[in-house]
Amino acid sequence: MRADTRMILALDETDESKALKVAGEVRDLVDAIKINWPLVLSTSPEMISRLARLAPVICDFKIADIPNTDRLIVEQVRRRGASGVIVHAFTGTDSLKAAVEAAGDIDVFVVTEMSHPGGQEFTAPLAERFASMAVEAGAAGVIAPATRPERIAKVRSIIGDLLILSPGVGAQGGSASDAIAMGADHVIVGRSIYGAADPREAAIRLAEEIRGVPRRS
Ligand code: OMP
Repeated sequence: MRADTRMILALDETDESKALKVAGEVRDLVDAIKINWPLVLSTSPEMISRLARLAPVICDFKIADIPNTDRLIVEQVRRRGASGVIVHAFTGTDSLKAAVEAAGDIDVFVVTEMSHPGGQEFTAPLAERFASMAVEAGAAGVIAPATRPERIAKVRSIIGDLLILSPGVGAQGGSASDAIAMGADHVIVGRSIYGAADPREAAIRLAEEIRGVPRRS
């Protein structure tokens, strides 16, 4: 994935015309656009292909099923033109491997510890294991929380050079520059951009904040 601004837009806007307007306004300021169920369900899966004409798209479907179902979902994600997909690891090694195999040349990102308070109940105690599973399965990277930047550093120590995408910036209380400084390659930002009065201005401000943090060597 390109790493120009080190920022990914989480486009959870459910109004189709507003979503497309925001995507058009910030496409040159983000490395990818992440689409999740709210926008897919309020529009249609065709939205994946439409956004993919503007920027690389990551389908955040947090896939968590048996190997065969994981494979079938990932195949459809590829068919729609996405560049990446987010999967859970708690379903086990066989499911994760099936997702990675089906992904072929698109990137699989594995959830480690979730960014919201409830993420500390079940995902945090197993996050390091999920990170190791991502490495073993051949994933492109992992998701780790900007709300707990010290956990990003821990995950980085396990996964070597795999990518870390970090959600939880802004609306959830995390800081973009802290997350990048602790080892994230990209921050994922939703409401602080698409919910802002001027999304482009908000994205420019965040990109400037991130630009001040040295790149990981
Ligand atoms: P905002 O809180 O509005 O910036 O959105 C964050 C985005 O990242 C949403 O699309 C979430 O579904 C997603 N996300 C998390 O917030 N926390 C996680 O632990 C994992 C994800 C994710 O996988 O992207």
